[in-house]
Amino acid sequence: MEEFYIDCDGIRLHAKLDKPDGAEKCPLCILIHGFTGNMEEEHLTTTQKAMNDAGVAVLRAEMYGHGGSDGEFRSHTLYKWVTNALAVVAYAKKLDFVTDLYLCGHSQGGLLTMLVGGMCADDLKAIIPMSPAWMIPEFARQGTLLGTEFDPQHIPDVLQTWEHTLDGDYIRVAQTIHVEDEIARYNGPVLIVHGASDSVVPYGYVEKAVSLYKNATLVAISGADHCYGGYLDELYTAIYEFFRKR
Ligand code: FER
Repeated sequence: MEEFYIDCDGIRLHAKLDKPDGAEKCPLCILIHGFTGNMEEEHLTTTQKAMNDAGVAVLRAEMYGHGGSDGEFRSHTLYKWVTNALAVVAYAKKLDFVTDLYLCGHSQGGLLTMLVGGMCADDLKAIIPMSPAWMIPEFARQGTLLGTEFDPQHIPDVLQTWEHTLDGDYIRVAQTIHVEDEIARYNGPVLIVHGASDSVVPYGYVEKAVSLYKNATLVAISGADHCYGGYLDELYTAIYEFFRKR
């Protein structure tokens, strides 16, 4: 494992690179956590291990305001995350051991994967949104995030819940994002992994994503929740099988 920072316009993004045993050249998958998440969460390390065992190097990167990266949590936005992810893609494209490039992210990182999939369609061999929280922009337009209601036409300076403090700019940014546009721009293979008992991302959104993508496969893990607690073996298998078959 190599640990380092990737520069994004002066913001340091904490990253770890894990290569499969013995490989000289191999594919690489960028792996990104969700809202409040980090690269050491078990569903992320399980995904990383499945990819490594299938012969794929994994570049885990933490986005603005999360994990060991720069920035305050409360001032992160989806635009900052998109800019960060583009910097990570650019970094990965310059690594000379990399044959093919993939992008995978969990929840808000899954939404990010869908957005960057459209933006970097040419560079990404396949994308893997896990439990993708792509309802966030619509919910922001409707005035409900994190179980808290607000006036979508009069965005508060701060969104305060019992657990989180988020600047209003998070909402301002999210309201402008139209994920369908980026879904339409990605024609490559898409693997969506989802916990069938996820209470964070409505199942209808997962079904809609699968039908909108031209080439999507869904692995729904029955019984699993948003972070696959108790179902990490099934998560491992879904990821491992996808890469073994490629
Ligand atoms: C929300 C629901 C889910 C939300 C964020 C998420 C900011 C993200 C979840 C995750 O990344 O795990 O209302 O609002």
